[in-house]
Amino acid sequence: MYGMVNKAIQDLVSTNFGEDKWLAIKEKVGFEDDFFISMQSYPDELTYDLVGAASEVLELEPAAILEAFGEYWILYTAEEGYGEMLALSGSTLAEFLGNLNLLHERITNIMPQLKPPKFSTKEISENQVELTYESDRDGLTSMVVGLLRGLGKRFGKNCEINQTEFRADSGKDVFNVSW
Ligand code: 1MF
Repeated sequence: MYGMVNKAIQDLVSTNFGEDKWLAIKEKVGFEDDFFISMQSYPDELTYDLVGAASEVLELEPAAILEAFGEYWILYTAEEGYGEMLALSGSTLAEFLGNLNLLHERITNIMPQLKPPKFSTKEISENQVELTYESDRDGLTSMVVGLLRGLGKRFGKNCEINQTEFRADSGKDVFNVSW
């Protein structure tokens, strides 16, 4: 994944748990560079290792780390140069969710190594959407829950998120999102 993702993990940990925790995590995964380069593509394993090490150092389940990360990603990208892109992706939660593939296409145009997940939406009612998430990557479903929570906050909505289909059963994750 692009370095931007690993940088966001670093930022989340340092801000909320302190620099010493981050250094312990970095040491555990054996990452020896001084920093991540946002626009450089790193092996996915590094990101998974960071989540695993964070889970041990912070004594939190990997799912909790992923969820916190997803929520943080919305704030982080808004502050790291993608605020306008997020703003243009929708002025309501439903609209934003419907534009997720378009948003990723725009980034893929400049960063061809992006491997974006696929989302599709079905409007159930004015305040309820069914969201399908499919990815080449495994194990990141909790991150999507966090992303949805972060988006809910962004739009000032208290979201209820229920997963109704699971990748292990049907090959895709489906969420019912209401607010
Ligand atoms: O393949 C990738 O490197 C990659 C990186 C980030 C793929 C997707 C994403 C974003 N995505 C993370 C979860 C991925 C889970 C999966 O692969 O199954 C979050 C998608 C998302 C969902 C809901 C709401 C908002 C979302 O993201 C908005 C977004 C997406 C991508 C970026 C920013 C905001 C982004 C921006 C710059 C990047 C990489 C990603 O890299 C650059 C590009 C140019 C210059 C510097 C860095």
